[in-house]
Amino acid sequence: MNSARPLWIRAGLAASALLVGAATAPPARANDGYDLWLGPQGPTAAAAKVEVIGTSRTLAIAAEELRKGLPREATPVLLARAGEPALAPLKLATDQLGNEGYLVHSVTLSGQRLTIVTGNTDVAVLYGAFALLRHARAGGDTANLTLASTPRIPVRVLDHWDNLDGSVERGYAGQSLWDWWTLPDYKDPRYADYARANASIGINGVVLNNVNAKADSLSAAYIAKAAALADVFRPYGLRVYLSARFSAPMELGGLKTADPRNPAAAAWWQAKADEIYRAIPDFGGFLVKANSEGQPGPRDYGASHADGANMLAAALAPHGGVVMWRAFVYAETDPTDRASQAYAEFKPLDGKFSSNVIVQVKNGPIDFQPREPMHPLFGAMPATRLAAEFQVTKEYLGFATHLAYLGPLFAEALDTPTERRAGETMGSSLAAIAGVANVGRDRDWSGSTFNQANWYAFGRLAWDFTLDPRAIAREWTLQTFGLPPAATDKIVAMMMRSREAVVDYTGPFGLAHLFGSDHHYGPGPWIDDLKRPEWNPVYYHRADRNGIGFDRTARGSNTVAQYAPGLAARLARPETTPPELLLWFHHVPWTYPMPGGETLWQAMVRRYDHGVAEVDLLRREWASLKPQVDAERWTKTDAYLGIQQREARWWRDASLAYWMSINGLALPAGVRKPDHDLSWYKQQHFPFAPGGPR
Ligand code: GCW
Repeated sequence: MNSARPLWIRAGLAASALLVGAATAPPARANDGYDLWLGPQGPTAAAAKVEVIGTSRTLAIAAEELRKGLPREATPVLLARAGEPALAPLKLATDQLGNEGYLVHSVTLSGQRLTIVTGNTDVAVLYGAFALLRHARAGGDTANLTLASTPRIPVRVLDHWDNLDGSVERGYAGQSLWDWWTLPDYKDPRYADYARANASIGINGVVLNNVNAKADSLSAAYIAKAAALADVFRPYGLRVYLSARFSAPMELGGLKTADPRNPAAAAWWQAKADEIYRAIPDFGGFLVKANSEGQPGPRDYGASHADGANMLAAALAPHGGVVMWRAFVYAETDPTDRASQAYAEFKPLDGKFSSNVIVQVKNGPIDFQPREPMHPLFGAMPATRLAAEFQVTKEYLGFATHLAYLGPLFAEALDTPTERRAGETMGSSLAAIAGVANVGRDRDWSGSTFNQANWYAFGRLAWDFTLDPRAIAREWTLQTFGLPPAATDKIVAMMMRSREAVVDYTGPFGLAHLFGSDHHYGPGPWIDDLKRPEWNPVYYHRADRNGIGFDRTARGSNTVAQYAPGLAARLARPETTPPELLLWFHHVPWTYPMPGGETLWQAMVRRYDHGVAEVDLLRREWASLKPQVDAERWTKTDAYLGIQQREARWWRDASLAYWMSINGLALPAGVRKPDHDLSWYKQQHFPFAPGGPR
């Protein structure tokens, strides 16, 4: 067999050999997804010729990855930091690569053809090694190539909402990866595999614990546990951060107050930071959820978010750490539009945060909905470093079971022009980017094969937000399944339509937060009895007999005014608002004429039906791939698509039944009636739905 062929051809040949029962064919391996997009490990893997100059653990890992992962006959590879004298004659362009950028370049050295993998640090070389593997696994030529890339956003982290008891808030992939109980003594080999996966896509930080934090995570015992993880992660360029509970000086330190203006509180944090850095010299810093959903914070003392963040920042500054201070704040005591409250609270603080504070803003103004407009704070705080926070775990997109490839969602947000400064997009305004992790103890890490693509896409876009989500889907598919082009195309097409399908069957045209209470599983647009007004779906859709949607124009909450003037002017009028966001910004009649000529109601019904039909299509497409995909991953995905089919229908039927109870309108001719009446949908309860807060 010509092993110089691209991987997919060889995979295809191996598969056909199996079909004819060739005696020499290796036994088919079940694929439980553990290997992610990184390809099979172990004895069948090739051993390419790889030399390395330098002795660090990071360089050794990079070399080992290439030996295992490149085809045996690949051009020999030389790994070395850019400063190595041996590379000097090559005059490689490494000046602009910064600390993390890599260069992978084909050269002839002493008469020999070589692929040089280099960068200014060992971790940069590791990133280059993974770039070369990605290129090779996607069928790229390894004899003549130049791959050069430098990350656009310096801090790229996964936020784990992992609790110390092993549960994961909004986690749908099993228990926490971190076995806090056996740490620091036992370092599960999965910890290194996790770091490896992150390094392969350029993620360089991990917040270990939930933002709804327990003070215990800052105790000496837990610092030792975090330090053990940091030791495992370090060679992979992955720094550890911790969520910090603002009242920890009281709970752990016995102080009477956590007021940031109180010197004893500040001193407690200083001592705590010193203690952490003794155990974890490259500790990244703190992530803080303060005065949000019941968490303590500086507002408890009449101090500002800047006062609170700056106190922590002062404790970390001598060590080079940062504070990621979340802007996810809203209060039941505040009668203004929830979507406007973070801007109202944080915008006046622009310029008041210390230089090692990064204000972390969710991508949209409410909460990780299937579609939201850009959060108005992006571009609005020019004197403040901002981070964008995305949710990789799919709290509002069907948990682990629904197929929703989030590349388009991330890219849509990152590409949005802020319209505050020429050429500025949300992505280009960022100092950091965070993704709420979808990783747990499940063998396949993310609860499903396709959820792995969301981890992958987050990392790739965090590195370079200008990448095309379709291209990312393609490289992920090639690496994950290794199938021929037609099958690859089919999977990429499935992925690319999947998120929009979820939007359509959960809430089209900018509807948001119509989810069942608390667990956020399934439809609950009728819910109106929760304690805080903005926890109720009726708060968001405002449907009545005449119309639907949240009026955020000057006639309503005027939240549109928080955007840059040109954008605000367009969003102020329904005709110039993108239809996808119409009901986010406007309350319009059910008869509102949509661009295609239908009324809003007709268009909504069609969208719900379209969402359901799209999932039917996804399942059919997947069925057609059965002969080509390994049985284990195929079967699980098929079963999950079956769940999604049923639940898309449920969403559609429950939503339509409810809207009809409000607007009194009939379904357009020929449209299927909901399977049950509204009361049936209202009676559904899901007491053990996963991922709920503890
Ligand atoms: O998305 C919501 C979730 C909460 C979460 C909160 C937040 C960690 O429903 O579970 O709490 O946002 O982002 O803080």
